Amino acid sequence: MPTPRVAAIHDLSAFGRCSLTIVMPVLSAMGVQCCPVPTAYLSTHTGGFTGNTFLDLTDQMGPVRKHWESLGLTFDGLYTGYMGGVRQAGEAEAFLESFRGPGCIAVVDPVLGDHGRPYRGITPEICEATRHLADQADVITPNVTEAAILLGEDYGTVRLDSEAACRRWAEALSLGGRRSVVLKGVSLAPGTVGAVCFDRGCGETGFVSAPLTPGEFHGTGDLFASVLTGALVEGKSLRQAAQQAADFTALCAARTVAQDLPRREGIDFEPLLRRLGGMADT
Ligand code: PXL
Repeated sequence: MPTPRVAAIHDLSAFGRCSLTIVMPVLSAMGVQCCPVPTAYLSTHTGGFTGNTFLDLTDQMGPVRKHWESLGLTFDGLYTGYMGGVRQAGEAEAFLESFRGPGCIAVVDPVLGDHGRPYRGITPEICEATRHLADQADVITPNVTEAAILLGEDYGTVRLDSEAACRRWAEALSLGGRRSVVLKGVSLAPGTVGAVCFDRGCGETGFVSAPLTPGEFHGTGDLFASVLTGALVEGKSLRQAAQQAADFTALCAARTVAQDLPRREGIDFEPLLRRLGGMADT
């Protein structure tokens, strides 16, 4: 099989484990070529640190896209994440318009918030621009907070503790079956956490789960969506890809607790990366 190629449009936060510092190693470990489009360079992510630097790279996005177009590059996947501004979301949409084609899957992770709150710096305008970007996706991967924002629901009243409620939300998020949905961070049984998957290909909703490690770990959403994207471009079904993502994220969460890392340092995944790849095919 030729090496799958993914364009990854995310920020590069140097310390704290999120976005490209997760996306790139995960895709590489899965045998997928990752072509990063850094949207901004930050000294740290914005969760649990103050005073982070922020170098906006939005102005690079158009020229990078045009250069890639001139080279005739093609991709098996386009994968977008955290948007640090409204213009970035528009530039990310332009990548989708330029490079999506038969056999290319567009995964939009609408990174907006967690635990009922938007991330620091995420404005209502960024939420709106991210919703617009997500409208163009083949697959979206919100957590429950992000799903509430996309659907305009009040997070405080959300009860996703039954299969029927999860099914309703996943189907509402699919925009009438137009896009597939992996709703992350849903728990249907004590001691487990997983995702609800609506697959637009077959119109079915399924559930995946893995053991829950209590605690909050920065970057788990990015880790989950990166493994999911890698598995999808390798040709796995939505359900198989979500199960692999849930299993690997659970493994890394358990390791993070065992290492007793401060939450803001993120999910401790690097020593486990080799579990993502088999022996390479030649
Ligand atoms: O993990 C999501 C994320 C990505 N990028 C930046 C962030 C966050 C969450 O806080 O701050 C810069």
